[in-house]
Amino acid sequence: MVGYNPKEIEKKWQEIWDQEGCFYASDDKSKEKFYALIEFPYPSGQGLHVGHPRPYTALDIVARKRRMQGYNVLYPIGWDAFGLPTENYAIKNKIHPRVVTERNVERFKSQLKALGLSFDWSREINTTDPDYYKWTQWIFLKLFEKGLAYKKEAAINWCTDCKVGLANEEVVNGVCERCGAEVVRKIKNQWMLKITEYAEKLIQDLDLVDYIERVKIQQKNWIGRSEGMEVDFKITGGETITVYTTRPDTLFGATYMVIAPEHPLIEELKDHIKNLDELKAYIENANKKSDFERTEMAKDKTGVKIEGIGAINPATKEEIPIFVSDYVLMSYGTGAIMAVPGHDDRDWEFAKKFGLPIVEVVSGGNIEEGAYTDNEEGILVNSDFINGLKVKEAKEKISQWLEEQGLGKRKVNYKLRDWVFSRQRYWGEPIPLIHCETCGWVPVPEKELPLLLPEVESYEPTDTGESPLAKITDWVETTCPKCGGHGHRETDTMPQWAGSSWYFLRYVDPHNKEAFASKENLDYWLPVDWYNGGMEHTTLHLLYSRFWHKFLHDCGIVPTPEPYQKRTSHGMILGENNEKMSKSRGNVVNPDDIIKEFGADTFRVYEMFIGDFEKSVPWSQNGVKGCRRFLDRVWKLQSLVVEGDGFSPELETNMHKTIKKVSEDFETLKFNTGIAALMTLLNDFNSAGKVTKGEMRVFLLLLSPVAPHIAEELWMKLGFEGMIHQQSWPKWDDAKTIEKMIEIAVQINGKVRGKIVIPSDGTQEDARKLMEADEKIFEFIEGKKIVKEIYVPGRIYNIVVQ
Ligand code: ANZ
Ligand code: ZN
Repeated sequence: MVGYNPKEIEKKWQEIWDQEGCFYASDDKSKEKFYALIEFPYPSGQGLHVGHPRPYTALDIVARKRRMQGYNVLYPIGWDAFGLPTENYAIKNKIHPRVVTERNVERFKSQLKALGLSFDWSREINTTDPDYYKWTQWIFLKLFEKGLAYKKEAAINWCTDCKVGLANEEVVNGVCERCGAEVVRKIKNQWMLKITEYAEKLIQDLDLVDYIERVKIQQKNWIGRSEGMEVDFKITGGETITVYTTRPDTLFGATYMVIAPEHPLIEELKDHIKNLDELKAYIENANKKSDFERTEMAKDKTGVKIEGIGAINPATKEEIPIFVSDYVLMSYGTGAIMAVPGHDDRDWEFAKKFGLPIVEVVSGGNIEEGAYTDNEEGILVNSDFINGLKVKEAKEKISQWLEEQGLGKRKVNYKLRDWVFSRQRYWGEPIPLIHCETCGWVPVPEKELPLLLPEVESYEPTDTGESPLAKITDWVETTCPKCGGHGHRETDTMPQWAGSSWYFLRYVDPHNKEAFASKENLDYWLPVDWYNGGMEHTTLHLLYSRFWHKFLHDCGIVPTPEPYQKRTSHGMILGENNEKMSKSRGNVVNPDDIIKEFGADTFRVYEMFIGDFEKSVPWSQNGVKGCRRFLDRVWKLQSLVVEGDGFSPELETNMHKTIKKVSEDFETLKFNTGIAALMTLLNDFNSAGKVTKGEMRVFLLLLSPVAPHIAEELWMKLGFEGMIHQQSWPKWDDAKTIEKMIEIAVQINGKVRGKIVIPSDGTQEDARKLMEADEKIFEFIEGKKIVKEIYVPGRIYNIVVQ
């Protein structure tokens, strides 16, 4: 027998699959479809990371299995290729980002192909292709037409190094997620997308989909729905301040108010304010800080009391002071709060620092030590007509009272902010709008799309923060499509999240010139049946793409309210020492090296066997070797094959159980235990010293989604017909998964007292239950204590009682 040589056989099968288009999705819409999706990669200069193939292989297993089960499977791939790292590389090395992208894509492509993933390469897409971004621009214009894209002066997070505005999500712990440099606030005119208009639907429709629970929870938290009240406080001098509170029940404990530094009231009441200069200095300082610094980071509360005005607590009718402090954000609620230091941590710290009264209004805590916040079960005190009520009842009663008095109204708020959609960078989709003095913002006519990214001399953003496109005067200066007058183009480009917000729609009809996809194909393929991706994309990409999809659904363009029926997520692959893999730690494992040394099948088996798919796991080179040994033993099985289409009597139950186990585990993210079952079966073949052709056939079919190359090769070598991926997935017979029943003796304190009938693989627990159910045996232990149990499967059940 020739030895197992993955290098040779893997390349051979990859070429055959490629040439014959084995994994192309068919346009035959009579078949039941299955759309499997992984997050298309960003083709970075580093090439493929060992983390990439984990989700890709997992869904490849599912896709291959579903094809064998008769589904028309779409498992596409493409490139999410606009974005900062490519642009930064291009600037540094003076190479056009398009060239950089092409090079990176080539490398990624050959790496992915070497893994034997069953992608439909005929549908490959690239977000930087004009044929693709034409439709990204088209969707943007739809959003613009419906009033969901608007331009607004907004304080943005400004990375001092990349010189680019960042979305909140791109700022991590106050620094730029990409380069680690300091992020400051800067006021800029930005295109914004009104994702907030979809906040409620984005929460509610989570009920329609089958996402793993932690994804649903993260999405809900990010959207941050909260139910509360807007309450009016009279100001001495006539005005009112409206606050947003989720705890109207604590109104009697509101001992002061705080407004955000940006609150317009300061300007309105400036004639009454006595310490305006002091306030202005404070406000100026606050403006420099990011929201993150103001809220999360600031342990020490700062603020200034507004001298000259005060507010009236509508419940106690007492006058309370008003402060300006940066722990209150203008961008949430009304930008003003009633401070209840007895029951809110931030208010408590602030009150301590400024020597303000702290009143307990919910009993059960110790407000000397700190705010009593976890008080859902508490009882109201010091609160007049709501005293003695539980929090929930008190909330309801005071809400009604405030409504009757005309002092408040119920209000739902969301943490979710509109999406800052402008980037002042080169390597992105140009925003297809023209500004005209007379007509305002006018869309580039549809027939002129795509609006191509023009060539520039250099890709550096300008120091003023404009995109490099602003420097190309003859591109910027144009005519207004509406009135023919003078106009100039928007020079901002779209953020990297744009292209990935709808890519799954393009896959269903990637070469369509008339539309981003035909109605028939959208109707047939949507929704995506199973989408797997990283947890880090739960609040950004997943939410953004659900938003775009919902918008397109409302426009009648896509057939389903939700894009993805099912969402799962994988854990990360860490370095051998349990740290994140990174260049600086020098612990990066290169997939190319693993494939070269052990083969792609070993790599695939290893990544699926490495541990619980949903958890992060450290890489282990020994583990890789173990998986290679497994495949070596699979290869050697050839010499044990004997004639016989069926299963041998000793292995029949085992075969059926394994088919069932593997079939179920591959559907429920338990790839590791599915593979373990195959390893056990292999051991059983070896112990038996033989394997029938029928058994080998099934074994290879079950193995094929995980290790497709070796499975194809052995299939051919053993003379089975066709290619293995064209075969039907094996079926099991439930009746035959039940172990043979056997009789064993039950011995109590050394004497045989009876016999029980138990499955040959029954456990000690099974034996105990059967023993207890047998009255005659149970007699001997009734009222006594079992001090020891020894169960030898298939032989005897020994009990010692006292
Ligand atoms: C009084 C109160 C008493 C509050 C208490 C909390 C606890 P969520 O759940 O996040 O919506 N708040 C309102 N607007 C704010 C702003 N712009 N900046 C900072 N804080 C703001 O939280 C709502 C609560 O956060 C509101 O309820 C308000 O404080 C504060 F025992 O009002 B609460
Ligand atoms: Zn005009």
